[in-house]
Amino acid sequence: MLAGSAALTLAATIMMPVASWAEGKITLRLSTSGTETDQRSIAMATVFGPAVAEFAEFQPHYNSSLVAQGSELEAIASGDLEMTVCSAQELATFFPEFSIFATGYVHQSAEHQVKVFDDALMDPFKQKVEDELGVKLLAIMYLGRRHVNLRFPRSERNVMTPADLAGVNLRMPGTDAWLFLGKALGANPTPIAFSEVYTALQTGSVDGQDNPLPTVVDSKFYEVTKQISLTSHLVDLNYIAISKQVWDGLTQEQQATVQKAAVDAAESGRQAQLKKEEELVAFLKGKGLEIYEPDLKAFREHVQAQYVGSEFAKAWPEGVLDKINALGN
Ligand code: KDO
Repeated sequence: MLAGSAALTLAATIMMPVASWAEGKITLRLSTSGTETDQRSIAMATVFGPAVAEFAEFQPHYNSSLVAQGSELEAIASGDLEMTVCSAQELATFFPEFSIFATGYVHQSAEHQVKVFDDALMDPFKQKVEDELGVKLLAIMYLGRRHVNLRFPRSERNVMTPADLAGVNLRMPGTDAWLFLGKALGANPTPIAFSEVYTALQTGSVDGQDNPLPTVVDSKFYEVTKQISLTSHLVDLNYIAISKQVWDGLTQEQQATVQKAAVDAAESGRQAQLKKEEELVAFLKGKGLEIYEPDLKAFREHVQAQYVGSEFAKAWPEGVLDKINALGN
């Protein structure tokens, strides 16, 4: 069943015209909350765009400048947008079962994410998004391992276990699945849009945020924080998503080109992001941040225990978690 607002947007979809073709080319506007210098954005601009250029003009819009973070899927469903890079947490607002891919310590690595996305276990998930939201998930992008990044020096907060995050106002993106993750970590989750995070850290309206190291560097959060506890609580992903209506308007050959372009862009972004994750510890230490590994067992066990019996876990189809685990190590 579709949530109320999604059902409304679906009704709107039926009345929307197919996306515009100008001078024989279709315009593919992509709205993302990412910056232009984010590895996913670079991959889309340098790999995806050129690969579809013969029949499509790829128009990326960064920093949520076209559509607000979290509203992109509705914009596609209502025919107002052609593409986005969306999170499992955003999909979980429509289809609660997607929270399984947004749960702490489920995905183990970038490679594991790809195996899960390509496995038959994903088929009913992808189908539902197509049928009920009019959105096609083309490929999986790697955002990286999310860690806890705080304004305090380690002498003030030494984050070794979830108990050490008690009372910490940790910025999280603003959906239920994200906030649940923040709480499961032991913190006090505070919803703020990505574009507001730097200022929130600078002014102290939050005590910290969680994101992978490349994002901490790309968005200069290191300028306004003092430490990173390498919790690796979420091996984070995004899906490259396209309007099903637009997809259906393409020839089979064009569809194959778009599909391959998305997979190639995702792979290029994944390799770039993995490389950056390796290199950036040294860079961040050079900027004066304290970077250390907490008690990972304590974090993993605590986070996993929060999901057991939760509303989220109740929405997970029987056996899917076992299948995901079986695809890992
Ligand atoms: C964020 O808001 O913290 C987050 O990392 C969530 C991701 O799903 C993704 O949207 C990302 O922001 C943005 O693209 C910025 O990198």
